[in-house]
Amino acid sequence: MSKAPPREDPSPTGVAVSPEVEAALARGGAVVALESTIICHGMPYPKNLQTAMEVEAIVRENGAVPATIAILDGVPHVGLNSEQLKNLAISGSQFQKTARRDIAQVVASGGNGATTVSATMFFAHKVGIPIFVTGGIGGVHRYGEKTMDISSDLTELGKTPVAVISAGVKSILDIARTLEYLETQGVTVAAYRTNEFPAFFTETSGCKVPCRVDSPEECAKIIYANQNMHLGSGILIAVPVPKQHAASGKVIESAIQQSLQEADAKKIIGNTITPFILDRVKVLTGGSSLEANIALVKNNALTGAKIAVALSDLRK
Ligand code: PSU
Ligand code: MN
Repeated sequence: MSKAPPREDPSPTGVAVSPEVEAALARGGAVVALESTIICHGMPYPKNLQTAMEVEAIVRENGAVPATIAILDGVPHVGLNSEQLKNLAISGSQFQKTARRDIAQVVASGGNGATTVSATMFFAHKVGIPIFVTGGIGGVHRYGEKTMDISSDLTELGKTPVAVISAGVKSILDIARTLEYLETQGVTVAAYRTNEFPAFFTETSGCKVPCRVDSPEECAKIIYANQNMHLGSGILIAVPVPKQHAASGKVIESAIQQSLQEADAKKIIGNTITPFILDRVKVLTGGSSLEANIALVKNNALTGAKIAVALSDLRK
């Protein structure tokens, strides 16, 4: 029986790591993982490509190597070249939204997958990248106590030692229950230069977090301690949207309420609910939510790169 040759030459882990990322990891340099669902399902073309390229540039300018993660023709890739990144952005929702549960199916069918936070964390950890920057993570949905719609991002944070830098979670979710669930999963939740968990578009959520961090070095020390003790669980570092880019809480909240009602009326459930609501909120806020989204992702990239450099220095 002859075996089909692999499409690329993935490493023994079954993951194709770009030469630049491979070299950085080998020398213990700073690397920042980036997800692809935000590119394919979170933003329209060409803003998605422009943002993805700017985010990679910010990571580089701050001394780290960016590693965007996606599944291309059935092969998980860590670190994309500019052609691959462009193809991803143009293809958009033709790339399957791929959370942990979808990985095996996308690989087995030789498909193209845009990795969510859970799948991106999985691959980042597999190749030894401890830091991952995104916009917002998934969480416990509103009425999650009835629907049990809880993002696999939260269970992934419970079992994968990667630090995720995000602007908190959107108030399309139940933020208080999301924090409860993260506590149950043993996830360290730290808020950056604030005592409150941010709500993505806005700096505040009304929910306090037990851990406050004020510098990249402080974040790096926590990640280092987590690694040295082999806790095995992840860390969520919540960086509030910069003040000048924060959207009006009232406008966002009314757009969210309307979107949730529309989703309910259209009986949208499962993994299409998050992209549906994100898109409706964007339309209902006349695009201002998209601008805030782009600004906060860039800010997270800046902070994440600094943390990655500080961690790499600690390990030397
Ligand atoms: N929240 C956002 N923007 C996003 C996502 C979440 O503000 O793009 C994406 C991320 O990829 C996240 C995923 O991992 O949605 C969560 O999807 P779900 O709620 O179906 O678990
Ligand atoms: Mn879900």
